[in-house]
Amino acid sequence: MVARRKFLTAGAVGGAAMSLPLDVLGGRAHALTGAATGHGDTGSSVTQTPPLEKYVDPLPRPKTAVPDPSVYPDADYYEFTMRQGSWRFHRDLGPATVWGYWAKNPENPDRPTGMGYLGPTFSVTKDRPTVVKYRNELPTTHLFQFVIDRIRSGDPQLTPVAPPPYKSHPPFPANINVWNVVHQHGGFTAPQSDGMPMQSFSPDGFQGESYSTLDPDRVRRNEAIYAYTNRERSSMLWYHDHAMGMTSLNIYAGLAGLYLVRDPADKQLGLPRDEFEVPLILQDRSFHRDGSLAYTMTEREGEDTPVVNGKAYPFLAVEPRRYRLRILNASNERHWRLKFAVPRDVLPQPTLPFWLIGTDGGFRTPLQMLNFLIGPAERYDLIVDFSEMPMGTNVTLTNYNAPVHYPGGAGPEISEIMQFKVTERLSGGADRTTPARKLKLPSVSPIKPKPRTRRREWVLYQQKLFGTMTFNAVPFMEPSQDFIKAGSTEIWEYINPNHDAHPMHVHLVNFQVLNRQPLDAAGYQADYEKWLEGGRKPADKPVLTEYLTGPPIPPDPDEARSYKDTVKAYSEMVTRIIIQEFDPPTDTIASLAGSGTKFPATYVTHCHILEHEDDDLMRPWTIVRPRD
Ligand SMILES: [Cu+2]
Repeated sequence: MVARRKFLTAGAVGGAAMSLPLDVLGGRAHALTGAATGHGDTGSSVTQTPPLEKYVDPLPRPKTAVPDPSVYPDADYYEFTMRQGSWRFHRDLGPATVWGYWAKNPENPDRPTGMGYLGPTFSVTKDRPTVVKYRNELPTTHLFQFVIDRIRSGDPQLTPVAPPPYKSHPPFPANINVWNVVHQHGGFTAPQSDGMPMQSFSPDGFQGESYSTLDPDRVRRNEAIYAYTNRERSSMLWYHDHAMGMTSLNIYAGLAGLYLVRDPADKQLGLPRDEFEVPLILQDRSFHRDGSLAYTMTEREGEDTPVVNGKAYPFLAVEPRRYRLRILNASNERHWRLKFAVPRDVLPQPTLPFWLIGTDGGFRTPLQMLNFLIGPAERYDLIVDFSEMPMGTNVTLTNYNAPVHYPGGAGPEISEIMQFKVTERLSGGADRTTPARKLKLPSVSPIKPKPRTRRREWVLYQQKLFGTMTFNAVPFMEPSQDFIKAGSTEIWEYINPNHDAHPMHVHLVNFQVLNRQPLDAAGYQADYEKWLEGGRKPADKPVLTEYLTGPPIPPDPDEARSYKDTVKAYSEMVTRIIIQEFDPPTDTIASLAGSGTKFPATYVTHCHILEHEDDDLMRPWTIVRPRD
């Protein structure tokens, strides 16, 4: 049986690392296991989704949550409850039991906003704070209890095994099957409202050791109140579960939603709005014959069916005009390479070109593109122009040339995702939005490193014997070892000697991609192992510059001059990002005592392949002031 975190080594066998010695691949036994999956043989016991007719379900649009401005001064207040419910992923599938968020509707308390799966969208005004009470009303048995049981039993294939000299700890307490915490991904948020793993709380009121809440007099033990600054640039953030040890399962069950930060000034930009601005939450899921969710990532990489905004293979009827598509990859593990395929003879080329106008951290100078690779948690903000498409044309959002784990993975292939059907008459007489090439969007100037800018290394280290991944061979549970001066600029070097890309996410900050540089991965990995076995003597630590095999490679066009919070750390490379200012929000939000950041302030960085984050590719880091 192949465990989920072993896929890294498994993928290497079929990929670029074919010629690497076996010890680099994690030992002979694992390499052989990998060879089996490398040929796509996932075994007959793995659930396969029954064949589904494509493009029969209209694309759902998550509803927007309604705020209550009367609870806290100068802030919008929301109450979000996590509940188990029911949702049909496809016309021909029965209802599935799912988890989702429901927002209290202050105008109609009997009818909360939600759809069962995923959660309603926050649409907030830049600089006006949000206060949210999160309530946990999920069952106390997990929707994927068989995985929880295997983790609890200490199955070394699923639970983190600490590299020596550290000790392993169970990721959650013995009596806890379900706990949750909500992270606002991409948010400029104080630690106590950030929703990090140790802040988890259970439906029956068990609280993790870092549990925190604002306004404690107004919460029960299964609730927490967080405050968000909304001081980000105009952008699409998202919120999702971040529970210790079970984030992958909780998000798979449905715990994710969108968080749109709106700048009133955007109205002048001439962008498609309202029904012509369409968010697309991309996920992959597998289904049993009865329509219920199957989680198969204990057995293979990724799932076999594309789901957009909660529907498998949906369609969207569009007018011949420009649309703004705001794409989030909310998959657990899957990378997608997306293009818009058009039928033969409609265009001189087989795909519809489009424009990239924004990334994770907001607008950028428009860039015309034909396709792009989107890793888990990344956002791509696009203008797609259907105006030249003849009535009746079907434009298919297509995934190609991107295995689940990039580039060497072996999960189920998905080629078609959803369809845009040009069937609606142009409304309003004309498309009055600004053509993408003429858009005047805020441009991003590159952050220039100085010769003395502090560099910090995060080595993506996969332990040989058990396959657990850690940063710097230190388990997540160990206290922070990285102390960063408040207000300082740093270059972070994600050193990836593995054979797959990993999406690296940093809480609190936006960053820019500085460059990447190829690495003698086998040599680095071997010497890093030697250094660990020798007791981690500082003088013997491998020096990165001695393993570089080529000149720095500039950022890809779709990440250059852009703000990011998640970056693809490609295989056998160092990926460098520059963070201009570690400067968390310190002032009080909405007059709530204790809502500002106190120093030292600890956040996390982690892999956004959720099975890797759970096992154990995540580390805390701490912002300090000189006098702390
Ligand atoms: Cu990863």
